[in-house]
Amino acid sequence: MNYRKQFTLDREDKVFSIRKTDKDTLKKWYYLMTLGRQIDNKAPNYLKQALGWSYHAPFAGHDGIQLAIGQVFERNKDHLFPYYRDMLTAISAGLTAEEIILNGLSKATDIASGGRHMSNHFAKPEWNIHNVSSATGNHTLHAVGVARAIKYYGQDAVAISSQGESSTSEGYVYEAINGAATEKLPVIFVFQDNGYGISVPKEQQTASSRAADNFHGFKNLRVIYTNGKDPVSSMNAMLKAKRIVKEEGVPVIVHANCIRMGSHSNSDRHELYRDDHELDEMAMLDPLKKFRERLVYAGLFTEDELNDLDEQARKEISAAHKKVLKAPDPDPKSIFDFVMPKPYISEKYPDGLPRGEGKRMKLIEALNSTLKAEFRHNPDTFIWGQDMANKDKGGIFNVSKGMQQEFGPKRVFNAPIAEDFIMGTANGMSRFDKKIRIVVEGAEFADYFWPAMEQFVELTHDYWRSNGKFSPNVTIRLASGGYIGGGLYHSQTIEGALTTFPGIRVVYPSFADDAAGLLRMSMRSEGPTMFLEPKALYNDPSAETEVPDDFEVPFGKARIRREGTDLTMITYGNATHLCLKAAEMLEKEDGKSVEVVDLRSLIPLDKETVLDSVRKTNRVLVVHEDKVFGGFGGEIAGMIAEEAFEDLDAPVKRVGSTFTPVGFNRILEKAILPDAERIYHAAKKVLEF
Ligand SMILES: Cc1ncc(C[n+]2csc(CCOP(=O)(O)OP(=O)(O)O)c2C)c(N)n1
Repeated sequence: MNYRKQFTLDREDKVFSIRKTDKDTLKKWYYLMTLGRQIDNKAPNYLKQALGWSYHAPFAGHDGIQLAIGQVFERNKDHLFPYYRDMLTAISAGLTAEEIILNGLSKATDIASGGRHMSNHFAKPEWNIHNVSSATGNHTLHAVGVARAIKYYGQDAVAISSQGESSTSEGYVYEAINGAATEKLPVIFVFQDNGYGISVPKEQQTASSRAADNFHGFKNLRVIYTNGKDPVSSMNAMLKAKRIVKEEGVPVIVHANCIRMGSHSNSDRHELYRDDHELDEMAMLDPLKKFRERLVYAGLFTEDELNDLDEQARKEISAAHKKVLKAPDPDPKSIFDFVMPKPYISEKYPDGLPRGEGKRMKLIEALNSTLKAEFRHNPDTFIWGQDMANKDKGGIFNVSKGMQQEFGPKRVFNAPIAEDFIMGTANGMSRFDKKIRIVVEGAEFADYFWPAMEQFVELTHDYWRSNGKFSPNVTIRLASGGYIGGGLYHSQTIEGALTTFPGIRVVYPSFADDAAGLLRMSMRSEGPTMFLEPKALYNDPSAETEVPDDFEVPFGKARIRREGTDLTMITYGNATHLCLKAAEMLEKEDGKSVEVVDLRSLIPLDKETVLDSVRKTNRVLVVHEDKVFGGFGGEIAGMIAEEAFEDLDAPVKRVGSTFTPVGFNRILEKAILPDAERIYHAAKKVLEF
């Protein structure tokens, strides 16, 4: 008998009971449950023998609901987001003992991540069993995002997200459920309630004894309660949930009452906070033992038949164990694989310099027209954010003006004021199909991006963590920077923080043509790109240029905006224009020839152009709008010191803003942000050294 065969329903309205369920089905369930439990019991031995599985969160006590989740999941059609305790879910969904142990021992052939992600994080991307974060419950947002795609593309499928009850205290879970209910998305959220979040009892998480009760006020949301210890009631609950999602088109929470038989994980000792009485009770309630007793008591199986199934499972594990021990470990040389997917290749503009004429545009027009052109080019492109589209309003700065009118509300739409939701659902939706490209306004102003940082971090390591199986194809636009008298939350530029994360490109244009070319490149490439827009330049005539219709700027190509021989200014964004002004002053007043290198792209960085210029002028000033302390300029100065020290005639100097917040009053703003004057004086010091 093939115990991993995909479960199919013979009748849509089927209700299981122990006596009415056919013997083969019960046999399959028992087999999967005993197999899972035997691996769960064996996992700690691997750690004792120093073979691996150094993170193991036992599932014992969650047997019923995990069996049911795996059974109702349809491979390659539904999308499943299992959490770190979901070993039986993964087995029931079809993973073999070998696949489970390969993950436990973090082998190179582990299908979830090739040993890159923690053990006990099971996945099989080719079946849509997603590789999920350790940031507990944050995949609820991914499930909602992929459900948005399921609905948009009219697929007969559901997204299933699974987590413990304590992690529902996280704000992003509320954001996810609010969004799923608002958009009426096909998601089942399973809460596996074992009463604890590590050592914290659930009454210290929330006032309701059942976490799902907290969500009763949401419209368009159904809640089902079930006994998560019992496979029969769990199967009925999961099937009912799937039926509701499909027939009523609303999301469903399945709250499964479970027990945690063991400690939270191998690094926890539950006897420190649970008494003997409680532990005895857990043993008595053991779901596998109870299920076995019921099968025998009902006269459906003999003890011998069940012992045979236990033995078959033992054999599967033993064979798997032997194979896994021989499986290769990851190669340390592979660490640089899959940090970023390869970008789209520009055939016409390999150097990112415009050729031929184009319409003269402001930076904002270049962004708007490129977005529209790319939406026409790729019908699987979507954009959302706060104030994205409502009648004539198209973005808080009007960057997306006219887009909803042309592309409709299903491709261009508003998001709730929930930055993490905006980011997380972008990640989730792009999981549906590689052809999808998503643009989001990550926040209305760059400084409001911080609530989304946890999903930003997630996005940066998805490709690496999944061993190249999944890359979020998302462009995140952020209106950045000051010089508008905006004060706190409206003036910051945050690339100094964003560029510390491997796995994302960060670009920062300063002229209309580069804005268009970099945006096109971001939207055509695989992988995530942070697209920082100097909002002070949106309508500034000094950033206006001609923009060829098909212009593209490859990542990692700086642009020399002004040639010179005495000093190099390395800059980007708003500061490019300040440097150009300062360079002019230096020429007029001091007869100095200054080269201005506009990086355009911070990650990847065009080291070659920077170092060539340093070798030519031998003097360097690094200029950006962000704070000098902790700013991106420190990386550039460090790189030059390391790679071109002997070419320098003066120490590398940096100009940027002060190590303060940005003040509102224009007098304060001027004292904080760099200007041409400050750059001019700093340049003179470097020149005079
Ligand atoms: C965002 C985040 N904060 C903290 C942790 C550490 N942590 C790991 S598991 C856990 C408890 C989660 O409890 P629950 O959601 O009830 O699931 P259970 O482990 O009980 O199945 C915590 C706090 C984490 N993984 N992620």
